[in-house]
Order: sequence, then structure tokens, then C-alpha cells
Amino acid sequence: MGTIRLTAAQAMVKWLSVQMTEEGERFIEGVWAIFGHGNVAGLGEALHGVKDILPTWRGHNEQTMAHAAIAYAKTMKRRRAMAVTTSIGPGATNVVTAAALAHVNRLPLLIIPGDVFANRAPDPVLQQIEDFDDATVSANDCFRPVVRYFDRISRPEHLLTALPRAMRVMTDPANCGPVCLAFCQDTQAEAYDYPVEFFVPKVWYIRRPEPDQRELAEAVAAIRASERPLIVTGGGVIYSGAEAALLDFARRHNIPMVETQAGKGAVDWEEKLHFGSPGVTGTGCGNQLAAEADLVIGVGTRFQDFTTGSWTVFSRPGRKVLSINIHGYDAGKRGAQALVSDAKVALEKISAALGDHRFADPDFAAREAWFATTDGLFAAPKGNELPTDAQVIGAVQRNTGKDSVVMCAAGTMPGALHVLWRAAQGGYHMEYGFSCMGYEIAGAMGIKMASPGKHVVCMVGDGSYMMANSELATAVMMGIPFTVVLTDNRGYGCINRLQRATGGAGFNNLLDDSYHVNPAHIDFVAHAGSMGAQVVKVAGIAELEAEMVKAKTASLPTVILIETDPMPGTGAGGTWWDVAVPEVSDRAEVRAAREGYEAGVKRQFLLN
Ligand SMILES: Cc1ncc(C[n+]2csc(CCOP(=O)(O)OP(=O)(O)O)c2C)c(N)n1
Ligand SMILES: [Mg+2]
Repeated sequence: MGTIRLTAAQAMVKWLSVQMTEEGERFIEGVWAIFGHGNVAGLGEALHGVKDILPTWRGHNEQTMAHAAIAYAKTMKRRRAMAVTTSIGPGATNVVTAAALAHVNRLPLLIIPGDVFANRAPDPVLQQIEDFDDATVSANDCFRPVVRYFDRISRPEHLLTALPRAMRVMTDPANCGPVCLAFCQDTQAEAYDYPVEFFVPKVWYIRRPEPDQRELAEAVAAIRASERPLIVTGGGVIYSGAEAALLDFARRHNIPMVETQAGKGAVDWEEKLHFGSPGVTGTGCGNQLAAEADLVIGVGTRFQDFTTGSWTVFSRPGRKVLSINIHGYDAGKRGAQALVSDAKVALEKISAALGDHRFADPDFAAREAWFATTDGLFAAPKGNELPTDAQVIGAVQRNTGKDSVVMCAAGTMPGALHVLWRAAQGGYHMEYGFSCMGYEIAGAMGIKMASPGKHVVCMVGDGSYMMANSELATAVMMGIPFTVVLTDNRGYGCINRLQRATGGAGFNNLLDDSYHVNPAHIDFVAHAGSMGAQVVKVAGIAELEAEMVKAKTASLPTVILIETDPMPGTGAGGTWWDVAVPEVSDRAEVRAAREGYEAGVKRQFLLN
């Protein structure tokens, strides 16, 4: 077929623009870019050349551009992704946090930071860190522990091996995660005669690994031998597209389900066998089932400490854990019985083998009682007191339908939403693997890009808003509307409560408890408004409800600001969480908290 002479940067974007999904779409939807000397001349020129095929978008912060890309990929169930390109130095290291976020959440993200000169001619180039002892180290080496594939492109022909490897990782259901192709600045601009067949369009199928026969038979036997199994639904169910298979499985065999943060929304909350969530942010009825289960069937879950109450909630003596997971790393955790497989295939095969085997009814009355409790928590305050987070959630819940997606990442809201939010199928997006403050605004933008037909509702605390909000201006500029419910409780409310629960004095969390010369006053209305968003401050729950309705049809991002009480927690559900309390302290409160802590530690199962 011959060759085509292109710069390495031109070859990279040409190749990316023909990597396709089974549905006939480009796998890389577009490229977020902030240019600097490390990428403007090489990659920048190349992106301009393909801008009508592979779009480039300009953000305001490399980390949050990557958050938008990650939220997009999560919403697309990992079937499509976005790229982020940065200059060398600070632009690149700004993405390290986001790379870690994508890594822990097992989400695809293509990171293309500029890198130092391969030929070393101008060394040290602006922003080169200069390792005294290792000439091959650059700032981009920070990515190594937080990406699933790292490569440094220091010759144009490296792309012939690096790019297919990058795509393989991003489309591999077991090893899926972020990829970093650190692109030397001079190499980007260097021409090479690439084989023409390198650019033939390629379709990337996401495989569905079948279970091993022996592991499958043993899983079926374990389920048959149990009396009170409980399904723990993780995010893997959603990535596998196993939602319907799971529902069939649960209904056919009458097995109750609880959902992790990543798994929430796999099954509509109205399903009778759906008992909410387990663990630290678990529902009362879900944790009751967790305590009684003799077999915990994890499906696509990492068994993170919030799910397991730091390994205290599955407390029935002799109970077993069966972990159905696409990766052996998760399937074998804590001595669990492993079934390494795609979730959908595994559930279908187990169900076929179980035939008409049915379990006794779970305690449906406990489920009803739970929803009655949360109705009470959702009710608006009677007097003039500041609303709680639960009351804000109630108001948002009453004014959003099954076509909405509620999203969040850090603060009080993730826990409160996990335990209280009644999610329609596909209506919940929580980044609770890294729980990264500052994911919210950019993440909401990414979700809306992936699902323009949905009403995206971003719940964000004042602390997380202050950490990263500038993509609000990007969303305005790109005409991407979503609703931001900004709860201002004047500080890091959840950590203040955690501090007090561990015996600490209120210190350095709420604004008023922190060192200050002048009392903090942040004018969020002016702040968000200055970026072009529609902003309204509401006086209470009734006004919040009215503004939620208006925001749904807005063509601009809308920020609804509401002042809330930092002190109340969720008010129901939950379990112990392992947060180490000091063993010695002058404070009596700490000593008392330590006693409670030691009692909790005694309940932990270190091995299944
Ligand atoms: C980047 C980052 N830094 C620190 C934390 C630890 N952390 C978790 S929640 C939180 C405070 C969140 O405050 P805010 O967004 O106002 O929520 P609130 O609990 O007050 O509703 C902090 C500091 C984190 N999750 N992410
Ligand atoms: Mg706050």
C-alpha cells in the first residue's frame, strides 16, 4: 500500500480518528486541549488539521478537562472515551490526580502530555525538572503508578506499537484504565514515512470472557448450598451491560440485591428485591440483609471499605463470599470464592444451572419501613432552621424524573445520596473510587456530553465547588446545560463531623473554625454568574423546588445556591467505618472515641 509522510503528531491524530467502536462511532470522541510550548506546534497543528473529524475543545484546567473526559467515558459505560493533551511540566502533572481517579475507577482516558526534547538539544527546556541521576526521567514519570499503560514517544515509529497498545488497554474490560503517551516535543514535529495500512479503520470489540467451567460449577454449588444469599451489585454490572441479566437472575431465584456506589442505578429503585445500599452508607434494610446473609454474591464489585463497613457488615458467622468479577484481582479478594468472568455471561450461566431453584422471601416489610423513614428525612423543615442535606435531596428527588442523572463525588452528598437517593435505572453517577473534590462541575459537563437527552443534576458542596469550578465557563461557552445544586454549609461539613466523631475538636474544617483574620464571605452568586452561568440563591426548600423545575429546560448551566446546616448527618442507615483514632491523647473525647474504635476493629474480618 506504500507510505505516507506525516509528522508523528499528524500520524497520531489520523490514527485515532479511525479507531472505531462496534456501533460505528470513533472510540475517541474528541480531544480536550490546553496548549503550551510542549504541544502547541506539534500536536496543536495536527489537531487543527483534523478538527472537523476529531474535535478539539479548550478547557480551563487540565485536571478538570480530564474529569469531564472520565465522566463521559463512565456514562458511555467505557464504550467510548476522550483524550486530554497538555504541555510539558505543570500542564502534565495537573492531570496526575485525574489519572489516578480514572485508574481506581477502571475508566479509559487517553492522556497525551508533551514531554522534553528527545534529542536533548535545548536542555533544560522550560519546565524540564532535571533529575540529577537519571537522564530518562521527566515530570511525566509521575504518571507511571496511576496509569495502566505508560509509554514515551521519543521516535516517530514508536507510534506503530504504542497506539495499538493504548487502544488495547482502554478497550480491555479487565484491564481498562487510563493510558499515558508522553510525547516528546521534537518528536511530535518530526516527519516519518508511515505505512498506509497503519491508518486503515479498525473496529475494537469489547470481549466478554466466559467463566472457567470448574469455577462456574463451584459457584452454582455454593449458591445451591446457601439459604440466605445476598447480591452486592457493583459497577462491573453496568460496564458489562448486565443490568437486565441481573434483574432476571434476582427475580428468578428470589435473591435480594444491594448496590455499591458504582453499581447504584443498575436496577431501578422500585424493584421489590432491591434493598438499597450496603455498608457505611447502607440502608437499614440493606445492612440487615448483609448481617444475615450466609452467602454474599459480589457481582462486579471491588469490595471497597464503604461497601463492607471496613469488613464488618457481612457478620454472620461462617458466611461465604462469592466474587464474580472480570479480573482475578477482585475475584480473589479476602479469600473469596472466585468466578472470573464477564458479569452478564456468568449470571446467565449460573441462572441456567440453578433452574427453578428459589430462595425464601427476604424481609419485604423492612424495605417498606426503610422508605417510610426516608420519606420523613426528605420532608421540608417546619421552622426557619437551615435545611439538612437530606431535605435538599428530598426536594431534588421530588422535582426530577426518570430522565435525570444525579451526580457527585465528594463531601456529605455522596453518602447521603447513596443511602437516600431513589435512582432510576441509569440515573446515578457517583465518582466514589477516588472521591475527588472538584470532579463535580466538570464531571456534570462530561455526562451531559455523553447523554444530551438527560437532565444532569450536579450536587456539590461549597468546599468542592471552591476546589474546581472553572469548567463552568467552558460549559457556558460550549452550550452544555446542567443543573448545579450548590449546598453552602460554610466549610468541609462531612470532615468536620468525622473529626468530631473521632473525638477531635472542631478545627480547620468549617470556615469559622479555621484561622482567619477576616470572616470568610464567598459570594457564590457573583462567582458563578461571572462565568456566565445562570445563578439563583434560594431561601429554602420551597424555592429550591421551584428553581429545579425551571433549571430543567435551561439552555445554560444553572447554579442553585442553598445554605444548609453542616451538623446533621444522613439521619438513618450506615455502619461503622475504620478511621484510625489516636491511641493516646490528652483529650477525653479522643480516649472515648478510641474505645469505640477498638470495639469496631474487633468486629473486622481480615480474611473471609
Ligand atoms: C481533592 C480532595 N481533597 C480532600 C478530600 C477530603 N475531603 C472529602 S470531603 C471534604 C470536604 C467537602 O466539603 P464540601 O464540598 O463543602 O461538602 P460538605 O461535606 O460540606 O457538604 C474533604 C476535604 C477529597 N475527597 N478530595
Ligand atoms: Mg461544605
